[in-house]
Amino acid sequence: MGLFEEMQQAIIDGKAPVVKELTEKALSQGVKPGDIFPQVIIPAMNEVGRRMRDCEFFIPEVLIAARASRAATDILRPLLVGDDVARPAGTVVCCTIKGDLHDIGKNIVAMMLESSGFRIVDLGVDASPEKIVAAVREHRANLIAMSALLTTTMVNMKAAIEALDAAGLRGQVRVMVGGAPVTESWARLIGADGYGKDAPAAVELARSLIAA
Ligand code: B12
Repeated sequence: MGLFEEMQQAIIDGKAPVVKELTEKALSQGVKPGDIFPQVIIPAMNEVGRRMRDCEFFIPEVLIAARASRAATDILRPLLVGDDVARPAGTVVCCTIKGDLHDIGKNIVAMMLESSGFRIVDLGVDASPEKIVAAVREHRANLIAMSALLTTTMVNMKAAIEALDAAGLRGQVRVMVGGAPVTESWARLIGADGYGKDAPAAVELARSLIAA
């Protein structure tokens, strides 16, 4: 098995210390930091996403793999600053919407997006429309990933989109929504740009929204 395959396997298996060790080994052998995203992290997380979709992996395995991938990104991130090849795929403001404290799914989405090359601004839970507007402005975000797990808080996603509109920012930022009670038709109803049913779908959607 080559070094890149070994690194991919260690991410899939959720072995963070091995990922850290192999990342350091790759760098010491002269591998460019920017090559590790497309050659290792993205294919490994794609495989994790496939296993999740095929019910071979469940939430704990996904969380552990996402954390293992961070063992590599934590080493690579400082080395990538100013590296044009590895310019982030886009800046995503991630949050769980106002009134809602569920963050497990949001964290998985944020980690998968980060592992796929996006820069993440994580507002945590209970994020108000005002806080989202301020973050989009401050970080010049191209994308927002909003999560809701309660039927009572879903409606706050609509309020956030209206606040972006009122702030004159709606034209420059795409909005994707998700979370267990959220659906494609809800996304359409509130004027979001897309809905994703899980973290791999969030990554695909983010890529297509940024490309559009
Ligand atoms: C864990 C949990 C909690 C934990 C949360 C811990 C934490 N740090 O998140 C605690 C104990 C705090 C909690 C509290 C409450 N909870 Co709760 N909770 C759950 C539970 C069991 C699991 C949620 C979860 O983490 N799922 C796993 C993750 C990985 O899945 P996920 O969040 O759906 O995310 C995936 C996708 O949806 C998607 N996704 C998520 N976000 C996004 C965003 C984007 C942009 C995209 C594209 C995709 C995407 O990708 C993720 C990964 O695949 C659910 C039951 C359930 N089956 O959902 C109830 C549940 C959501 N809770 C519920 C309730 C009622 C509550 C409380 C009101 C209980 C109470 N009476 O106090 C409080 C509310 C607190 C609050 N204000 O938020 C109800 C909601 C009912 C409803 N219809 O609204 C549920 C459905 C349980 C039930 N059957 O009654 N809860």
